[in-house]
Amino acid sequence: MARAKISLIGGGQIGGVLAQLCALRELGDVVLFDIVENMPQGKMLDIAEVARVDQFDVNLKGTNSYADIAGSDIVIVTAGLPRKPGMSRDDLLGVNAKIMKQVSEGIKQYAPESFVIIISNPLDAMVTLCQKITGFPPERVMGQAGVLDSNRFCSFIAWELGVSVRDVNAMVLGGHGDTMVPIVRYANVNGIPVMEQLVRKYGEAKAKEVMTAMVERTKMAGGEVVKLLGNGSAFYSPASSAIAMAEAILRDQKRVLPTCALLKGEFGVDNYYVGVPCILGAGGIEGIMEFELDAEEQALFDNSVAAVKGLIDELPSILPDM
Ligand code: TXD
Repeated sequence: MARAKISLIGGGQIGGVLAQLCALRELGDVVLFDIVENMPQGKMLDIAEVARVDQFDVNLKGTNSYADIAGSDIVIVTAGLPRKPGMSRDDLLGVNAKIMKQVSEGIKQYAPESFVIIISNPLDAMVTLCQKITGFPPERVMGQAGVLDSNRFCSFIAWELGVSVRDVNAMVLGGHGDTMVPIVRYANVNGIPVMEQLVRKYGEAKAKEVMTAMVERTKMAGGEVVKLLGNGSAFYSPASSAIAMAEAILRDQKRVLPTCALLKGEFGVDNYYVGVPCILGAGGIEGIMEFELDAEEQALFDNSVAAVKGLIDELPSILPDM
């Protein structure tokens, strides 16, 4: 049986880790595309030359030609500039929208049957643009942000409680910006509410403070890494997060992962891409798992959607010919 084909558009920091993870997990044959000459070829050769040590049997190809992505089952896009210290994700809109236009046209022409996972920032706007330009059905065009944001929140909870992060479940919804919404009410350790544990540990008032600090750290976690790195943004964690999504689709796992998806009335939002829990399987986004938000959560979610709308409204002035 033919192996799956995964194409990675953008061969920078995240693209390189994505390629290595695809190989290590034998998800399929991998094509790494970048506009920089020789660099993707060099990265793929580097990874391929250790296949015997890592024990994988997949073909790896670096390229500067979109024709090589033909027949892709999944395309993961990281093309675009990353943040520098002091920048917000939204500051990338102007330059990355133009890149996303080119990339989407390449995908539309050469990989018309593919599922597309966007990673480039500002995430929600980039996914919107890609879906518009490709015209692919929305269940085939999605964005990775929520898996990472949620895992950051889970990590902070695990560190605070001194438990394995594998037993922590917590979700972050909304847009992938400073207004993202960590859902505190349902954060749990194997079903045990995190808030209750914090109250037992610290008492009511301090527990709230500790949770607020974790929520704020989650919202600013990308910036924390940007500041420490000094040059570029997080790359191991977004790569692993997107691979979880790709794997759910390729292996038809029906995983429920926070995904940037086009909403059609769910959570009170019509026709915008934002992060919500989705069922990912062989059909891409096979369902959106809607649930009741309380008044405070809904207000925060609406505020986050408003921030995404603000960016979408700017797109026509950046790409007037669309
Ligand atoms: O969770 C998330 N969604 C994210 C997103 C978490 C962290 C960073 N996130 C964003 O991913 C970040 O803000 C950037 O917009 C992207 C890619 O981040 P990365 O760290 O991989 O950036 P690099 O190392 O600069 O790589 C980008 C590559 C680089 O090799 C460029 O040559 C290439 O993109 N590039 C292009 N490729 C194809 N086509 C075009 N037009 C193009 N322009 C630049």
